[in-house]
Amino acid sequence: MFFYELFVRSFYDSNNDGIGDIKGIVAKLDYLKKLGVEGIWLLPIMQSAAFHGYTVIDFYSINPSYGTLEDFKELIKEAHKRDIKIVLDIPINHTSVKCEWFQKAIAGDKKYEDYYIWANEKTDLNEKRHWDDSLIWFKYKDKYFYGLFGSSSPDLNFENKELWKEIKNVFKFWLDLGVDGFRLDAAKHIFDYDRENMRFKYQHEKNIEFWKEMTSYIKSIKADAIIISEIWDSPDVVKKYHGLFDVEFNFPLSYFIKDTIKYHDPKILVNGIRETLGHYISGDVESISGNFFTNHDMERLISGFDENSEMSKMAFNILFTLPGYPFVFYGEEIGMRGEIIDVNFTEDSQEPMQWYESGFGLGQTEWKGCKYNPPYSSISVEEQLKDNNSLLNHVKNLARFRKENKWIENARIYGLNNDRFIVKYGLKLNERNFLVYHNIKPQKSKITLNKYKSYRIFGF
Ligand code: ACG
Repeated sequence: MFFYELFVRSFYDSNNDGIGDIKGIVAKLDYLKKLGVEGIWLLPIMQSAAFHGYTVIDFYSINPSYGTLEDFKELIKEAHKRDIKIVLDIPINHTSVKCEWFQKAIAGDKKYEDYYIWANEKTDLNEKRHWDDSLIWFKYKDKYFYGLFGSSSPDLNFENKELWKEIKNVFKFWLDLGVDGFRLDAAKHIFDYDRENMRFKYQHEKNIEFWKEMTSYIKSIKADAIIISEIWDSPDVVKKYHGLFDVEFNFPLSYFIKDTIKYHDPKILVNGIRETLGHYISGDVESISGNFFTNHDMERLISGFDENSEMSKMAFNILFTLPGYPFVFYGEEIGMRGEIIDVNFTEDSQEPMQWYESGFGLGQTEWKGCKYNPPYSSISVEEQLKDNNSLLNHVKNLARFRKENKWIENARIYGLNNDRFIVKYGLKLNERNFLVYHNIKPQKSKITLNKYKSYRIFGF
């Protein structure tokens, strides 16, 4: 299943306020369908004061800038008519400080006080986040709370079983509205604080217990719900969660794909596949690999390649010829640019989707200026639709190839190896079989294929 990661604010604006909205997505479902998209991962749409939506004020609402619950139901209906699934991002590790639960806690309501984690005499208020040295304890009125993702997002205290019930209700609410599944934000962080010793510590076993209960609850309501987990970590940590979720994002693979192309080094891809897709080699697949090269937390693909669209095409070739599900962040199909200078300020990788050559036109979002994607830079759907060699048409062809060969999702990888130029591997399922060759070097290289037929992906 080919998934498209969609940021509503930047996508398409139906009411001329410059902010993308849910009706705007409906208006562009045919664009997505033609692109070959089979599932949409919607970044958070609930009421939030933050531009990105990851600090939720009310889990049962739609951000008024994006529309209403009625609009959302309409989106689901229209998406389903086109055989497109809708998967919702639900960040439940924390809330906004503006959430009613947190406000009640601050006001001294005992029930809600226990929904959050507060400093005590053992707390080191200067403790830092392990990956970037950000502070994790913040003062609100006269109390200090634990907030791994910053001063406006207090972490929830999942030692409290009432919260488990509360979160189940949230999942049920969205399933009843018709969503096809969830992208579980920050899945390794549900229990990441050691309350006894008051210090940061991942507690994977407790996380697994929590997610087991949540996923079986979700499946009891919708047996075919698609559950996707975000665990941004090394393969050994991701492995601990194998089999728990339907789809696991493969973060390590994203770096291997990009580095292979950046350094023109076939060995990187071979080692990367071995290390992160080993279960597709052994045939022991418990969770589907969610393959991607960028998401909203990361630098845009082409910006990492000095804006070389041939290198981006190569990355897409690899993405669409690996087993698992390919995920594409909106705008990557037209090579939108964007950098992340600081992980706490990610706006620059989420600029308005560029529909028009001039940068203006019906539905164009304008919530922020386009620092990286100016008009007349050939980064627009309008220009690229007209050009057979564009990145957009390249991605469309690959998606069509993938659709014609759905079996690749579950294929076994065999015969993985490389020479100086080329990475070679086979994909096999029952009697279906492909040999894939990727020439990683910028120079031409010759291969002789006697007994094989080539597959015309690009119609040449
Ligand atoms: C999710 C969302 C993100 C969102 C939140 C919070 C979580 O996608 O948009 O933030 O709701 C960590 C978390 C992820 C989180 C990212 C942003 N993403 O684990 O859940 O931060 C290391 C750490 C990772 C870390 C990553 C970040 O281990 O845990 O992700 O760095 O850069 C190798 C290593 C690997 C290492 C990488 C990168 O691969 O193996 O361990 O990862 O290198 O160095 C949003 C906003 C935030 C806001 C928040 C409330 O974006 O600004 O504060 O909401």
